Amino acid sequence: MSIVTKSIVNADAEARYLSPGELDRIKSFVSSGEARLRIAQILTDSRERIVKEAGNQLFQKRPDVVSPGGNAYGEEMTATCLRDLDYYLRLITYGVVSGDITPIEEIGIVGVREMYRSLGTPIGAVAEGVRCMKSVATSLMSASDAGEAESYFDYVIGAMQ
Ligand SMILES: CCC1=C(C)/C(=C/C2=NC(=C\c3[nH]c(/C=C4\NC(=O)[C@H](C)[C@H]4CC)c(C)c3CCC(=O)O)/C(CCC(=O)O)=C2C)NC1=O
Repeated sequence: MSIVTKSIVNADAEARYLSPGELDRIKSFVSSGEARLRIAQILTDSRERIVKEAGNQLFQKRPDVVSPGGNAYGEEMTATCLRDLDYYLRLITYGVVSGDITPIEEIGIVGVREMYRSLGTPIGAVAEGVRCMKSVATSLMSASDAGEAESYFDYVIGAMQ
């Protein structure tokens, strides 16, 4: 839910006008809108490059995951691993557009530790992959857009520590 919808639901539950604080938060959401849409567009347009380059960086840093016995060993498993990175990049675009980490949290973070534990996937290496995506993605943006984008990547990385 965007900050606009959320504020309206909260205000209407108490049959009141939006508070000055709510209007301020909506104002900052609206004024950052152009930058957030530009960032989402860059991430969307460059998704293949971001995932591919980040995957290469990850497998250089963590050769164990693609070595025999590693969770992403073999063509099919490596492809599934890259698909997971692509999933997280997609969720990050949802967060960027809505100016809110909630969609990332609800779709990709709740229960993630248990899921990766049951798959035998080292979650620290997934976090490292997201860190590599952040570095590739932000290199495609202006410094101020990179600063805005970073917080969404950092949310995912932090949630996987
Ligand atoms: C949009 C929300 C969402 C997420 C996040 C998601 C993740 C997800 N990753 C999976 C598997 C997997 N995930 C990985 C990922 C990796 N292994 C590594 O060693 C690397 C560190 C890492 C890549 C960065 C691998 C290799 C598998 C396959 C494991 C297996 O089948 O044994 C599976 C099991 C089912 C399947 O293979 O599709 C799920 C559900 N699915 C979802 O719907």
